[in-house]
Amino acid sequence: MWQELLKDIQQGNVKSLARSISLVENEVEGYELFLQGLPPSSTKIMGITGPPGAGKSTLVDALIGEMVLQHKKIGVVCVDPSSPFNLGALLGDRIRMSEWYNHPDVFIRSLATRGSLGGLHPKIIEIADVMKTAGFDHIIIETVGVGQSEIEIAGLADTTVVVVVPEAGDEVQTMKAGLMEIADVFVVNKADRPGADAFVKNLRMMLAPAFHRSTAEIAIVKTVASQKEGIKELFKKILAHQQLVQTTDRKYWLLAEKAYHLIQQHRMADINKTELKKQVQEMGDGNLYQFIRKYQ
Ligand SMILES: Nc1nc2c(ncn2[C@@H]2O[C@H](COP(=O)(O)OP(=O)(O)OP(=O)(O)O)[C@@H](O)[C@H]2O)c(=O)[nH]1
Ligand SMILES: [Mg+2]
Repeated sequence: MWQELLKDIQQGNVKSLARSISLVENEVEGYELFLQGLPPSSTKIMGITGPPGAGKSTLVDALIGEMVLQHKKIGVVCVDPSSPFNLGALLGDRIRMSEWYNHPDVFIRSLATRGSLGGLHPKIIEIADVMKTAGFDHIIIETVGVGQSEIEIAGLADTTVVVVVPEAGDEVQTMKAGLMEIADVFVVNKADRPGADAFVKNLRMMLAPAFHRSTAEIAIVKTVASQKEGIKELFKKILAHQQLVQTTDRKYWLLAEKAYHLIQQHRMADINKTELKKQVQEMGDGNLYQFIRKYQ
């Protein structure tokens, strides 16, 4: 079954792609061998992250439009944190990207994070790698930047795009440090709002090499996603960065990041907190450091 699936995916069968993603998501028997049989792929992943409501989905919708115009095939994964609003978010994305759900060159899949608040989907690395075998020209992963997820997306995407909106002009400093550090490309969306130019200026100052880890210049693009303004420019900057990635050691950094996450997941697989609580209770007043020795 799995071999058949892989062949179909490689031939561009999106039903098989959707099915195999579900099988991997649910850890259906054989999925690990399936993953071990995935051929190498050089398809690049762009991660789009930023605070809730910044306009990420609207931006992705507009980016898809630009890519379709250039006759590209696009795979999109939207990761929504599980919350009472989750269903709303999924429906919202369906409306925002409705034009693309049935387009032959576009594949969109929404995933819920299943409780790991702020985290990415537990199988996102694997799902991204399955997507990479399907022959897309571009793969986009949208995640909400809350908590640790922004760091994780940086370890997953070849290019990380951070979407922010102009708030009171000079308060860039209050922006979450995590977001500042991972951006390869900054998008200042909702540039139709007052204060956008001042915000961009401040951002640029903060990103000046003296203040920032990176020596490479980080692009800042102003957009009005809802009007599709600035999208061409953004796409250009993303492609330019992807070109750069290929020639630096970032590629190996990424692979090491992914390997780290996968190993961590594997090692922790048989440990769960309910079980731990039971055992700790049995231990009573014993010594915790002796207790955890069997896990080392
Ligand atoms: N004024 C203005 N509104 C925008 C712009 N882009 C998006 N919006 C609106 O902002 C709201 C949120 O947009 P989304 O695309 O859902 O934002 P998001 O970041 O994907 O939101 P979550 O996925 O829920 O975190 C929607 O009502 C959009 O219509 C813009 O450039 N200008
Ligand atoms: Mg969204």
